[in-house]
Amino acid sequence: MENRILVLGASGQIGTELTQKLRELYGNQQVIASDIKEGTSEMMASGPFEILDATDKASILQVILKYKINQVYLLAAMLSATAEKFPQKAWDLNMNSLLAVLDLAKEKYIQQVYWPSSIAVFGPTTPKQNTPQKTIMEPSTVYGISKLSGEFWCNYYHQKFGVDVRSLRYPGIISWKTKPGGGTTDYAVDIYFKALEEKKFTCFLSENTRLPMMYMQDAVNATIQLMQAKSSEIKIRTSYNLAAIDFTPKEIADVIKKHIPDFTIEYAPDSRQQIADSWPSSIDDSEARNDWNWKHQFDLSSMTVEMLKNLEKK
Ligand code: AKB
Repeated sequence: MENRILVLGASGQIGTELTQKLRELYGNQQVIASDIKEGTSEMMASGPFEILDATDKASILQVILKYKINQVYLLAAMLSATAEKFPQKAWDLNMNSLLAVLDLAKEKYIQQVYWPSSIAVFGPTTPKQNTPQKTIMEPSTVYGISKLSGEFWCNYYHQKFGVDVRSLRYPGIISWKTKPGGGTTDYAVDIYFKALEEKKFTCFLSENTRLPMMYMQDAVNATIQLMQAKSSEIKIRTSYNLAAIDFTPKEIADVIKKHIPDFTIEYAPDSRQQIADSWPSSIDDSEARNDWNWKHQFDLSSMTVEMLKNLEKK
């Protein structure tokens, strides 16, 4: 069947690049971008765009019917640091949007759903190194609680109603096109902007805080690969661990210094430190690698070359 795709949350960090890739793959008119705010000029010009609240099931259904959509990528979410400030809003956005889309799949308006989870499903009692797929999960953040609950909803709708929903536990995602907002891993994007603009950066995490991360191109490829896999290859219907690289603020700063020798970094940890301390420092994603052949391409050095090259051109 031809793919007719709706992306909810298309103007955000991942949505911006995923929408563009989906349009390249399936055709501009086949991929409807939507968000509560407009996207980049490139997105607005390249294909259809609808202003849409991801929690408004009736409006989502109207758009699904208007464009004969069969696949939904739900990327709208409030991230970890902002969610700590607005717990109720975060819960409402993160949960109601997911339940609306899962219900539309259960009611057979759409055939396939993608929904991202996060390393935030893990908590302070989880083994930190090489965190396994199945392990202790006691998240201590509002965002983590919403993502873990969401994973179980996905699994429930799959088991009980046969909904084809697929999910990845993203690490911190690094990109140059659209900045992330309100996350704990955002420093690893800001550091590149500031290195080029000011040659100095004050990091809100301490120098040895190791977190799992990934370059956007790998995240987009993983997402599309998961969605294109045969249903029989998808053995996990909560959400797959997904990994590429892990580093500390000091390590990323050292790699940037190889390109910008006078770059300096200072550390001023704030409330986001506590969130970072509750998350894994590295992830075991062997199930994704075995089940549907996931492989990452970018390491810290090659990602840094890409980030600096593209930001310089911007
Ligand atoms: C965040 O920092 O909140 C996100 C995430 C790891 O899910 N980037």
